[in-house]
Amino acid sequence: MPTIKAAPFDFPFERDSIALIVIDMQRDFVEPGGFGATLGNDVSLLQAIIPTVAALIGGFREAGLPVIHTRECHRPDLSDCPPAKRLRGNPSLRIGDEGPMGRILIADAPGADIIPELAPASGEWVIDKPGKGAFYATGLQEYLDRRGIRQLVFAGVTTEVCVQTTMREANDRGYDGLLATDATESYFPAFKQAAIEMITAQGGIVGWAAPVAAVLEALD
Ligand code: TIU
Repeated sequence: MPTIKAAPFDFPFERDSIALIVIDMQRDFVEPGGFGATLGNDVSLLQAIIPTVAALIGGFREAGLPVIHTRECHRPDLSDCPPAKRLRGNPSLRIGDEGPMGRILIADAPGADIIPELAPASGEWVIDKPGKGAFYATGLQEYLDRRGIRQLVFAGVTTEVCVQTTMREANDRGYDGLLATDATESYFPAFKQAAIEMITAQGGIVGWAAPVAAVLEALD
């Protein structure tokens, strides 16, 4: 069986049952003036992975394998945004407030768009999710099960929030997950490193981790 060189051990790559899931590569997290910036973060850190994520997406497309995108965002009436999420902390703008890219984290605002460099291709599914995890309040599990997808490669932002949450949700549902380490980023580099270690410790308690080059090599 082909494998991807990964930590903590090689990933048993199954071409017929694998998909890429690109988490929340939205203007709201990556560009100044969006949700990430309202929380006090330096968003420039996240911009560095754009070419690597693009290469990973390109590899899956060339191999004819599924690519799924997610967006963290809410309905304009905020009916899917728990008050606890909107009211917590002291951001410069809250979810739903008008910002330089339109209303913060609202589905039809320009800030919620996936960045143009990583725009979904026609036919690729874009999941709008109200939570940090992509399985909560979405049809993701049914979508994957209908297509026989059992393995997921994860990319996107931020490593320890939406990416790790989704990986953990997937793990509990019986999927094998691999984190593409140079196609994910955090506003806190130490948290990214810690997340990779948490995921792969204890014999891959949550899953695997490998650089994009190792994934692309297996796709060839
Ligand atoms: N704040 C932060 O690090 N992340 C999020 O709020 N959402 C995602 O990770 N997408």
